[in-house]
Amino acid sequence: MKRLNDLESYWMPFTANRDFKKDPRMVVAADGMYYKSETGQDILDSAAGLWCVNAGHNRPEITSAISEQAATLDFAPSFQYGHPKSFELASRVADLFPKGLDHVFFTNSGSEAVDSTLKIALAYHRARGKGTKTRLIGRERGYHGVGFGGISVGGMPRNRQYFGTLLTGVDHISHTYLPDKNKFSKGSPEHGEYLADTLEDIIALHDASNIASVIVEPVAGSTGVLPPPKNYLKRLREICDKHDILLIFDEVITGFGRLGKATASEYFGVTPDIISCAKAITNGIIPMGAAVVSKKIYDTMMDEADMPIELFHGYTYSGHPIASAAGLAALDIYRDEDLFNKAGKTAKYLENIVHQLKNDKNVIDIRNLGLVAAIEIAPRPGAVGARGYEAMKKAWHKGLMLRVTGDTLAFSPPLIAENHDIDKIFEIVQSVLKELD
Ligand code: PXG
Repeated sequence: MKRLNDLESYWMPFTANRDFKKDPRMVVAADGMYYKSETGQDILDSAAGLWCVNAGHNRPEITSAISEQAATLDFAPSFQYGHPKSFELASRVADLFPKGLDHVFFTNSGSEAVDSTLKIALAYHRARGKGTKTRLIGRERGYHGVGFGGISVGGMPRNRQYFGTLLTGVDHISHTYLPDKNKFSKGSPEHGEYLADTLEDIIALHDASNIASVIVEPVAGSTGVLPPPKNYLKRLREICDKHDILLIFDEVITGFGRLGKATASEYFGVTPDIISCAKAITNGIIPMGAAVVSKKIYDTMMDEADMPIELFHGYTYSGHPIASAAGLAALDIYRDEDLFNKAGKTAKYLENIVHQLKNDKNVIDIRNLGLVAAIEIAPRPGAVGARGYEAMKKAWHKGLMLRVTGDTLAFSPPLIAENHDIDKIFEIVQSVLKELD
């Protein structure tokens, strides 16, 4: 008979399963800036879980909202029936997001939010009589979750290479990482605005009459934190406007305060036609995502699409009552504690501290924007990612949860982080760097 809980049954996502199971990094509780490990060690959270616990862990306002909701209305069918809290949360999100992005389609994850944005883009063009606009454009090094839509427009080779032919009719603009020119930039790098023009090249190749949308992360996250070059996003917006192409910002990590504003769109002063978001919408406590769309798109769908159901898309759990209650409680905390502004202030401190590691062993680049930063360490010859992986394991044993992608150490602490938390994160990181050969 199999031993119960021998760690074998669970196939962990995006994890080196065999290695994890030899020396598990197991957390059993969390509060504020800290996790508690199985062995009772306090583990400082430098990643807000996975970029989602923006108000810090174990917020009683949210846990009680969830339990009250569960005891009142546990589930409501999302198709053809409604419940008040999903409408209320949609209004609150629309109010927080840039002017003109007024309509909220709920999903359960960032991946679903992204796929919803792509489907909405296609349905919108069709509804307005421009049914040839079907091509979806993404960007090299982009991460848009793991649905077939998301990995097709995404540009991270290992997320694509194992999964067949993906969606057809997809193309990619250039990524914006220019290490030779922009190394150790603070905030948005100087060079690279011109890379937005690679969209013009794609338009020349396929013709705008065949292109539905362009999706980018305003700040590329999973690929290792790449802030956009100065003016790059504005230029992308101009090109999309010129050619009647929808611009989609994937704000799954930048939404809800990560850059010191409600959205990266607000931070950069560039408004897309659709925003995907997830994660911090509920403070990560319960899965939820959303596609937030412009009035233009919503009105077109309401006026022109097939009747009576305007969009043949949705999820059993779209706008789930408990997720909606959690979302409302999370947004209350963000507002009442002015957490986005607080993050904006801590961001300056983070910038100063992280760049002090410039001359540490193996450090080849440092990037930051808002309450996000990355330290790039030199890959070991013939073993890309090995040093990064070791850094993550060493950090754990020193009491730090560290998010690593390849050889990039990425930092996105909860927005409640105080300066002394930032100090502690980088003290540990420095001691890890010293030990890495
Ligand atoms: N878009 C973006 C921009 C993301 O960052 C997703 C979509 C997908 O969201 P879901 O909820 O389906 O996972 C993401 C997710 C990391 C890391 O450390 C980033 C994500 C997830 C896990 C780890 O880089 N982002």
